[in-house]
Amino acid sequence: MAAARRELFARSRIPLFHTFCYETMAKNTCWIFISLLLLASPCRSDDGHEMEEFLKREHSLTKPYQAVGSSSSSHWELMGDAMVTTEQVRLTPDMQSKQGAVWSRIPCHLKDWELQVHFKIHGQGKKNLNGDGLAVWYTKERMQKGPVFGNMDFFTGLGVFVDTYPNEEKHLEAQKRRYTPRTQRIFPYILAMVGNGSLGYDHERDGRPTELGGCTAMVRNMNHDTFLFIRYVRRRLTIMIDIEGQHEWRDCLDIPGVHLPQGYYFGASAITGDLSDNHDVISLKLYQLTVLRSKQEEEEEEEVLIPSVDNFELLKMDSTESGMSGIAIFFTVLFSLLGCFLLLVIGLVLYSHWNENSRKRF
Ligand SMILES: *[C@@H]1O[C@H](CO)[C@@H](O)[C@H](O)[C@H]1NC(C)=O
Ligand SMILES: [Ca+2]
Repeated sequence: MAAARRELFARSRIPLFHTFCYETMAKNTCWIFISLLLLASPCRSDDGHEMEEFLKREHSLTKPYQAVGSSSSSHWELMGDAMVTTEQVRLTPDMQSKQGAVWSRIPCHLKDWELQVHFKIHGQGKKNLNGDGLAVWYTKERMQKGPVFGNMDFFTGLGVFVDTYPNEEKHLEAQKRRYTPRTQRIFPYILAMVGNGSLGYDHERDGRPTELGGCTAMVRNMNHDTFLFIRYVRRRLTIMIDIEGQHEWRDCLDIPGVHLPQGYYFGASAITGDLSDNHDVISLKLYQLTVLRSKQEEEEEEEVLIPSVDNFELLKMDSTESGMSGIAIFFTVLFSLLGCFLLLVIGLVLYSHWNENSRKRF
């Protein structure tokens, strides 16, 4: 399994860039990042081949959920309406106005990790008559009830939201306004947000102002298993999904320069309102990824105290404005020129090679 997964990851790099750029709609910024990454790639060797992974049982929630919710010796704690059965941890039942969560009791001090979330969202409601979704957390705070998928607002750390109800769309419809196809998001929609304790989640706009990126994911009422992978390696956040029952990962989001402190807690939460769904977590498996770092890299990595994302303003600007900013134009032109120059060099090399060969033949 591990080898196959690694291969998949390596193989999916280019489409990953493509879908990322396509789906985030943050094309300009995105291509700038990619150009930078491609330029920097020889010294990064970030291809996953030198990576090993180990399941960390103390940070994982798996069947048969021994003592979860009944004993304080369990590594996991339930909150609100969450309930454990033999088959799943049900964060909310398919009933109105419920909220529940499950939180790890043990802070996680790993530097590089991957969380594999096996979940299920299902209910009686017809499409768009269900809600509100579930969230997966890596935060400083734990066990705090609130409006963000059942967790507190102004959280500190990472939140990945599987949002099944488009609040903003309903809001816009009421105002007889619409987003252009370029900026519209199709729900259910998965997105990531990094909070620093003073950033709020805008529920009415489905978190758009603080969104780092995301993707559409038809995850509701599926007969097969649905998975979410959250990978954090070398300050790079990658989210992939496996929701079609084909055992294939699909890229959802991939962002470098994400700074998350160590020692935070993993958790999952969900909420229902006027509309509802069963929000089930079947397992949370945390893998430690061991990444080879050079001494220099080790030294350069200073400890993170407050979560942040490099170029967050740029990401945000691009998702709210349709025109290119001056910086974007500058970089687009710069990298286009660099690309042309590279092609020219390759062309010259190939040409001289061909020339030499044809001379040898005569
Ligand atoms: C949190 O992030 C926002 C937006 O980037 C920033 O304005 C604010 O100063 C940050 N707060 C802290 C405590 O770092
Ligand atoms: Ca929503």
